[in-house]
Amino acid sequence: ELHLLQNRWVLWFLKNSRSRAWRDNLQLVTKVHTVEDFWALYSHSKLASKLSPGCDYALFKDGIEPTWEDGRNRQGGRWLVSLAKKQRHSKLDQLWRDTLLCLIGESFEEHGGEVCGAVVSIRTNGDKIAVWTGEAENQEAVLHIGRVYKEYLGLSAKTVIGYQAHADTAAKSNSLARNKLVV
Ligand code: M7G
Repeated sequence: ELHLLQNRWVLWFLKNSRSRAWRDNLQLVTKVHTVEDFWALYSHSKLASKLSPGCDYALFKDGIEPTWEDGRNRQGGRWLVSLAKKQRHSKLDQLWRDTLLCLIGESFEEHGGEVCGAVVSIRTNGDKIAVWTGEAENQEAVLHIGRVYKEYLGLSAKTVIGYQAHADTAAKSNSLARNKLVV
C-alpha cells in the first residue's frame, strides 16, 4: 500500500556552468507522489554535501519552477539558512533532509499553501538552504512558516534566520538582500 503525499513534488538539479544561461542549467530530475517515492529518491541520490560547488538541489511543488520568474514565486521570497563553511561536514545533510521532510510532511498547517519549495545551494563560501514562499507581503503566513521551520530544524534561539523578497535578491547580484522579517 502506497502512502500518497498531500502534494506532488518535483526534484530539480542545477549544475553551474557559466557558458550557458542560468535557466538552461536547471534540470527536472523526477516527480514524487508518495512517501515510498520520496525515500527511493532520497536513498539513491547523492547527499548534498557530495555535490560540486555551484550545484543546487530544489524540491518544489509540481507546477512551480524553482525560479524567481515563475508566476507562483514572482511576488515571493525565501527563509534563508546560511551555513558556515565547516558545517558542510557536520550539519548540511541533516538540515536538508529535515527541510525536505518538513515540506512533504506538510508541517506548515493552514499556511502550507504559501510554501512553493526549498533549495540547497553548495557554495565554496558557505552553503545555503532556503524555503521559498509565494507572497512576501503575507506577513502572517511568512512568519508562521519561518517559526515552524526554525523549530523543525532545531535551530537554537540565538540563531537568527532572515526572509528576503526574491525581487530584492534579484536586484542585488553581489550582496545579500535586506531581510524583510527575521525569526
Ligand atoms: P544563486 O545561485 O541564488 O546564489 O544565484 P549564489 O550567488 O550564492 O550562487 C547566483 C546567480 O544565478 C544569480 O546572480 C543569478 O544570475 C542566477 N539566478 C539564480 N536564481 C535563483 C535565479 C532565478 O531564479 N532566475 C534567474 N533568471 N537567475 C537566477
